[in-house]
Amino acid sequence: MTDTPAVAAPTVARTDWTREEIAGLFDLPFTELVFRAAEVHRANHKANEVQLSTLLSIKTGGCVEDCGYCSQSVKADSGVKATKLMEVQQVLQRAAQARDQGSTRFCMGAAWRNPKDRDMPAIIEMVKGVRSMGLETCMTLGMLTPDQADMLSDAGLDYYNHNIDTSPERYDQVITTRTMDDRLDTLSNVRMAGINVCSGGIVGMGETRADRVGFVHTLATLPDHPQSVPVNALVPVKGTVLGDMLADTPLAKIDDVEFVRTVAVARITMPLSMVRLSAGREAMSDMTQAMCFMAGANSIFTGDKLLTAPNSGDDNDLAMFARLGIKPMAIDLTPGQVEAQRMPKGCAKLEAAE
Ligand code: SAM
Ligand code: DTB
Ligand code: SF4
Repeated sequence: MTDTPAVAAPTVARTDWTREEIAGLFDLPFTELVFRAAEVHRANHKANEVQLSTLLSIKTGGCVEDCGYCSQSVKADSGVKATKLMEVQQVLQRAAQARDQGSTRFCMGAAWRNPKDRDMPAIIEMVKGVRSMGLETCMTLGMLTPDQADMLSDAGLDYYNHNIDTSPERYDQVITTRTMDDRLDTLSNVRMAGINVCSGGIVGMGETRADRVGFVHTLATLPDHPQSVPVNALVPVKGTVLGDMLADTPLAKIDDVEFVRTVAVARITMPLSMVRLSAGREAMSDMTQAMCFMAGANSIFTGDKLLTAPNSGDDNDLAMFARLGIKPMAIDLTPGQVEAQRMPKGCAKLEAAE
C-alpha cells in the first residue's frame, strides 16, 4: 500500500481537481503513476488501439501573433514562407489521400490570429467537403467569435483545436499578443456551439513542474473536459524565441520520463478524453512513445509533416505499431455514423442554462 493520493473511480470525469491533487499525481513514483494511468485507460478505452489524425496547413506563416514556440509568427526568423489560404479543391484532394492512408480525422490548420469573415465561405466548403468523404473534421484557425463558431457548427465541424499551451502563470512569458482568458473565451464559444473541443499544449518550453501542474489543472477543470487533449513536445525551431533561447541548454529537450508523466496525469485527470501524442514524436524513441501509449495516449498525427515541422512518417509509424502490437483505431466512416458521433448542437448551451 502507498500513502499517495487516491484516484477517483476511472469513469468519473471530475472537473473539481485541485492543484495539490494533480501535483500529488506528478510526484508519484514513476511506475505507480504509469500503472494507475494504464488502469484508467483500460477502464475507458481499448488499450491497444490508437486513433490516426492527419494535419494539413491550409494557410501557412505570416501570423501576427508572437507565440514564442511558433515558426509561423511574423516575429520568427524561421524561413517559413507565408502562403495564401489553399484552394478548397486542393484541400479535398489531400483529405482523400489521408483517408486512403487509413486516417480517420483530418485536421486543417491556419496561421491566423482569427479568421476574417471573408474567409468563412471557403472554410465552410472545406468542412462540408471533407466530412462528405466520411472523415471526421477538425479545424484550428485561432480565436473564434460565437457567430463564427456557430457557422462552423452548422457546416458540421466535428472538432476545433485551440490550445491553452501552458500554465496561466507562464502564459505571458510565451505569448504577449493575447491572454489565456482570450483562449478560454474561444473554447467556451466552441463548446456552446456544440463542437467537440480539442485543447492541450506544449511541454518542454523550459517550464517548471509547477507549470505542467497548472497546465493540466486548467484543462481538467474546464466546464467539460476537452474531448481531445494534444500533448506536444516542443519542436525547437531556429529563429523562434524559444527555439533560440533553449538551444544548447539542458532544457533543449524535455526529459522523457517527465513527458510520460505529463501524459499519464492527463489520462488520469481526464479519463474519457482522447490524449494525443502530438508534435515532437520525431525526436522520441519508440520506447518513449510505447510508455506514452501505456500511460494512456491513444491518438497520434500521421504523415511526414505536421504543419511546418517534420513528423515521424507513415513508414516509421507502421513499423512502430507492428513492433508494439498496436492497431489503428477504426471509426465507422459511413456518413450517418460520423454524424452520430458528433455532439448534438445546443447540448452545451442547454447544460449551461441549467
Ligand atoms: N494559429 C492557430 C492557433 O494558434 O491556435 C492554429 C495553429 S497553431 C500552429 C496550433 C498549435 O500548434 C499551437 O497552439 C501549439 O500548441 C502547437 N505548436 C506550434 N508550434 C509548435 C512547436 N514548435 N512545437 C510544438 N508545438 C507547436
Ligand atoms: C496541436 O496541438 N498540435 C498540432 C495541431 N494541434 C494543430 C500542431 C503542431 C505543430 C507543430 C509545429 C509545426 O508543424 O509548425
Ligand atoms: Fe500564429 Fe498559431 Fe503560430 Fe501562434 S501558434 S504564431 S497563433 S500560427
